[in-house]
Amino acid sequence: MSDPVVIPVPPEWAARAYVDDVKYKAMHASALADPEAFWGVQGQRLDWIKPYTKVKDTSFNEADFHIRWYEDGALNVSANCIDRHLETRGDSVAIIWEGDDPNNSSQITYRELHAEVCRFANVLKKRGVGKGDRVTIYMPMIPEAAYAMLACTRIGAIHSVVFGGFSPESLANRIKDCDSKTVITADEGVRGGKIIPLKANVDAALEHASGVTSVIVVTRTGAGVSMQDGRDVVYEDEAATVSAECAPEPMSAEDPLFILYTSGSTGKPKGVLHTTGGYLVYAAMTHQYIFDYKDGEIFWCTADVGWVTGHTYIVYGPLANGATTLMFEGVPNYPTVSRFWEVIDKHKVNTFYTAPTAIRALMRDGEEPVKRTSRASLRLIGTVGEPINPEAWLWYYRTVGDSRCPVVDTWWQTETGASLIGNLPGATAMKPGSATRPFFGIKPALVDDKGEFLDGAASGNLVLLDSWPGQMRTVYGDHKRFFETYFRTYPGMYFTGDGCRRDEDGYYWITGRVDDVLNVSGHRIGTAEIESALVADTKVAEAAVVGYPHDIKGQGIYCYVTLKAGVTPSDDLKRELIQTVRREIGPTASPDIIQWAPGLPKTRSGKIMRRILRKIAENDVSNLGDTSTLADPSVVDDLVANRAGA
Ligand code: 6R9
Repeated sequence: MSDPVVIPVPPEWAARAYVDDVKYKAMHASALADPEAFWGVQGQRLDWIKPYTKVKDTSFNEADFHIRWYEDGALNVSANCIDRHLETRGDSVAIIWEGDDPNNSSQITYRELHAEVCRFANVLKKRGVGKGDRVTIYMPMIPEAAYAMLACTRIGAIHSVVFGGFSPESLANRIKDCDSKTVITADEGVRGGKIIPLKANVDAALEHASGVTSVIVVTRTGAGVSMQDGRDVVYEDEAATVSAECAPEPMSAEDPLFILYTSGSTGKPKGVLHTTGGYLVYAAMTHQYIFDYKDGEIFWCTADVGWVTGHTYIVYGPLANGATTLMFEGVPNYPTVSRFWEVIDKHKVNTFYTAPTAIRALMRDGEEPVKRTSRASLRLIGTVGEPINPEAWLWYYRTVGDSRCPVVDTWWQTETGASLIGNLPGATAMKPGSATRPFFGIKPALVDDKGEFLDGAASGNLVLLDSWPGQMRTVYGDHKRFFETYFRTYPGMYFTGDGCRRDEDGYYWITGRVDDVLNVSGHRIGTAEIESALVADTKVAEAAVVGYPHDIKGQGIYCYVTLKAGVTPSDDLKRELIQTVRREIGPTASPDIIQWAPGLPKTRSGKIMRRILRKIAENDVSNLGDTSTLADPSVVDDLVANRAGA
């Protein structure tokens, strides 16, 4: 059966775009037929200090597992994102910053960006940071966050950006895992009119992460914050003492560029490591083709730089292409629910890229807050982070895009560096809810649980059969975990962790995670992390966490909690546990529902049967499947009878 809605490529898009359907097919086929030649040409979009002679050297097989791209080339990321544009567009705007307060915005030209980044790099050098050192960045959405990232790349330091919404505990774990000695933060952040005590969070984190010898504090609000002598410095004081010139460090293509922590199905978050050459080639190329970016256009990705989307499509992709990138400090509903659309009109944004959760939340407020703005500058709108339901897609297309802007749905992961599946606006007819077709050279496939290939229209586990330049190279400090997590399940293939359906037109429909990872408002959270936060409370004996469908967030967090003997369940205790999780991980992991569970459904070997817990959370209790293998089937009856909320 065909999916009902198909929206053809608008004719003017087939005409204006870099790629139409014929060209897409030809380029994709040539990339698959001769990856060396195809990616060899694509690598030329960057400036190389030492040209590469080798392009691709990769194997997903255990015996000779390795992933290397452009390995004998040398380059510098900041020079590619800044210096090479100075001659032609030094006075063009690189970053438009829109503050939380609508009266507060600024513009930074490429020439100014060059000076700011060089200065920041010199401050880092002065503080003893050198090539290969890890630097943790815990910042609000201010231009200094981008300066700090680019400054690291200029001197060859490896940045690890930690989302400013994470708790001191989460920050401490991420600092310790990569052993970073330097933290860059701000006195405070401002979001939706609220203050975020970033420096105070850093102070709290450093009580558990004693290896940090240097904290650089950027002034955002000017609030007095405590400064530890010898360890903490005010960025502006340091910057005033250094030069605005700093030569870019030549880096080998396979030198680490950044670490970004992301949740997995087990244990602590993994430090996903990306390297220099392949990542930048792939970020720049996807930014050009997927958004059909043309010189002079204004590009706005609403992500936070604490997530991979912010890395690739606020900072590295757009700046490598010499674009004007918009960085927004605030939230979609402050001061009003028209804020996104007002910012689009204010800065004449051409491309707007956001997450389904934001679209669904804004949809609730109806059309009027959108329609009272013009949005005449918009030409393309995009989505990322989770499956988008067709209803939200159509609202986005019709109400926000006035049925004239293509919607690009981009499927990718922290691990993949940039988008792998998504429509090209001039080439791919759109189907609301489908990420559509693979990007050039990407080889997705569906397999069943035994790893057998599924052909044609089918549903299964989404795997990738070959490497691409933007692929992660390792889990920082744990190469074995990298292999085990992604290449063990289906030998010779990269397993994405996502389930997916392919229709008879070859379009891919991502159905969501098939592992114990939740996607809450586009944020990845491992159920294991929430469980360990809950059991950290002395009143809790055991906890099991699953997702359930949530209208706005996509998935909500449903927690089954078994209390220790003698502890009385109460609403106060529920509130206390929610606070515990927020404190341990951060507000994004806040439980939506807690159900007291006298017992959890376990197999005789003691494994929790999450399948059953998911069904109860989804209120699909007529269909619990086989419960006969449970050690004590009666616990299920209790859980069903006392199902909580929603
Ligand atoms: C970029 C980013 C990755 C997971 C991924 C998948 C989900 C992302 C999606 C999507 C359906 C899309 N996901 N984009 N699902 N359609 N367009 O989000 O990275 O935070 O690592 O999350 O997000 O489940 O596996 P990350």
